[in-house]
Amino acid sequence: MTEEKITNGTPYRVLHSSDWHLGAQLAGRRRHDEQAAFLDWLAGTLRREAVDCLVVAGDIFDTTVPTNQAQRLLYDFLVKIARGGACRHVVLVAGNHDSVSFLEAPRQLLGALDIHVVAQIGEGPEDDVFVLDDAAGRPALIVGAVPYLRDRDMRRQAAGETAADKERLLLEGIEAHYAKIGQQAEALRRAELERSGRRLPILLTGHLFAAGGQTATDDGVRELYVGSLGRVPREVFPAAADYVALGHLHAAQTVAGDPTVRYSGAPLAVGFGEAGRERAVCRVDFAENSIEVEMIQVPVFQRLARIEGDLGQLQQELETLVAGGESVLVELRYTGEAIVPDLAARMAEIVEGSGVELLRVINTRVLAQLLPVGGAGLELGELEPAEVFEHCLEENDVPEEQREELRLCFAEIVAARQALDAGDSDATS
Ligand SMILES: [Mn+2]
Repeated sequence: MTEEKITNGTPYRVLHSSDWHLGAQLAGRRRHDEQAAFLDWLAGTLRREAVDCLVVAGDIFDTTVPTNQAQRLLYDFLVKIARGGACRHVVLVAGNHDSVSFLEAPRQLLGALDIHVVAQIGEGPEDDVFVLDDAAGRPALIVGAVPYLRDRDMRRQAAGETAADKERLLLEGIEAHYAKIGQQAEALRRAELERSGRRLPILLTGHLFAAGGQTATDDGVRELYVGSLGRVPREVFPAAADYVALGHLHAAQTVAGDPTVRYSGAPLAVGFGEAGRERAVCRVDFAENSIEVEMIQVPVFQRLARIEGDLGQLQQELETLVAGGESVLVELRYTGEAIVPDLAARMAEIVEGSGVELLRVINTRVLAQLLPVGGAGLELGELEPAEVFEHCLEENDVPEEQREELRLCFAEIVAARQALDAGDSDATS
């Protein structure tokens, strides 16, 4: 029984990643260099770690119509690892950002390179559950590939459904689909057990929002999901699964404390809200009767920073970044008392000629001024423009020393406006 010995001694190694969002921009800036650097690092890691199979749990591209450059990133990477023998298999499943038809189109071609693409539910569970082999060409891992599940893919909508009905039916649909995939995987496991006496591990994928999951404020997940797709409880994943590789949430985390049901998280920060958070991919070793998960940290290829504060704080922190000499993409949020109309220009001056790039400058004082006058029981129509403005100064706690100049400016604008009105609408007034 030498075969069994080899199986025992050499665990089958999977690398689980997700949410690459290739082609994604940050505040209008392209990030191909950073994305390419990640894929280079990943190719090296697959080789170094002697990975058997790479699993990407959805949101490979950021948009349904990826740019040529984004497409090239993916295909160059796949060729590199296929030719270089970095890993035997790749499993790519679609996320909600991916186009089903776009990912499906090269399915046959990629299949010839042992790259398995599952962008939508197959005709039957046998289409989505397959067995991957190891270096010796023997069956080693059963994969049940479940992409992002769209409501319309799973069931026919009925007239008169309430939002709560939809939510419940969708969850039932997701549960039923996982049950089918789990049964098919177990059937394959039984067959292999009978054939060779070896019990194969089962890996399932998913692209969804599991109950209790954490999101960052601007990772683009929250708005998309709450209300359109409910949170999926841990129990939805069949007990037969040894590991569930999830995507969709951008922070690496386990589901309900189970180390074998997890999100790898996105390898690159998608928004400033995720700046500074550690990034990882999951290395999963399937041995005969055990499973071991290790997080491999992804290096920072492009530093992001979100700086918040009054003028002095912003200046100081920016100067520190400039002095550091590193390339940093920055989001600034001005939260000071005084109104600084030329904030963006002042900040740009500080970073000029350095590796620090201001991608977004948010002047919260200007935003606050746009808020309504307030609930003091006053009707706007009963007030003179100067009174409304006075109210505005008050509501926004504008410092006394700034008020006089602002009043003068406002009076100037009102006068100009009145002159205009007098010129072209004498008859109506
Ligand atoms: Mn997603």
